[in-house]
Amino acid sequence: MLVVLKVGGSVITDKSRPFSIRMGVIDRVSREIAAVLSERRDLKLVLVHGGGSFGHFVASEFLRERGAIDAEGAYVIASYMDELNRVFVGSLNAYGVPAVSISSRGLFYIDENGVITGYVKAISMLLNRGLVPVLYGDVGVAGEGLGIISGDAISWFLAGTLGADRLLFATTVDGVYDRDPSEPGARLLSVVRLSSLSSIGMGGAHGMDVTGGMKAKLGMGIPYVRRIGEVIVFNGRRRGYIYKVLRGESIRCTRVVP
Ligand code: IP8
Repeated sequence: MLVVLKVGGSVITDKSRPFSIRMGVIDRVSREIAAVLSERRDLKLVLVHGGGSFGHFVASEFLRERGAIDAEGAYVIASYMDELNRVFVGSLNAYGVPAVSISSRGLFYIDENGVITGYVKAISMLLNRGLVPVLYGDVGVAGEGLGIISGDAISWFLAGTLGADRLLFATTVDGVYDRDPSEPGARLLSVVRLSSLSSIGMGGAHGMDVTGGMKAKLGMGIPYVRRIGEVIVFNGRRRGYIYKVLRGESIRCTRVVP
């Protein structure tokens, strides 16, 4: 069973404050992952995390001041993302998860049409040797210049290319809503069809974010969704949910279908 789990940057950091890590959450997420891996020996797991108040904060500052990501912007964003990744991987290792950091900028790029492409063979070989690769949204090559490679794009691409059984998005909401979840009367959708994405409200990104909200996250999946067994969006802040979803237990969530 091959599973790609994307842990949103707003799950593991506080997006309203620059460089603030939710250490308690990282600790709990690591514990839940470790518990499942010790029970399910057949589980091959790839983790991807987002930029949160590290990558998004620095990228939005550079974009605001310079209008683009230049070489200086790239190395500053890269070093902050490496720092966040180090904390997450360190915590996973502390709970016995054989997690290894994989720098996305060396494997993936965004082509001139805005489409992610990359090299996944080494990742599948690491999985076959019992490791848990941990990738992250990153800065990297984009078209003629540099740009942000979102962790969502990486997750869809990896899950589609590796033919994952499951792609799981841990976010800070219970799933996909029929309008912005902060609006009164917003209803959680149990299933969302990517073919009818344009007719759903959902709302945009919140706080500092350079890669878009839920609609952007889902829209990226259109070329890949048919190659993935099951796609779920759920709330990774709810205690025990990562453990449950990795075990295949039913939780409050949204299923994403073609
Ligand atoms: O949070 C963005 O990744 P995401 C990464 O998955 C950076 O969209 C560097 C902003």
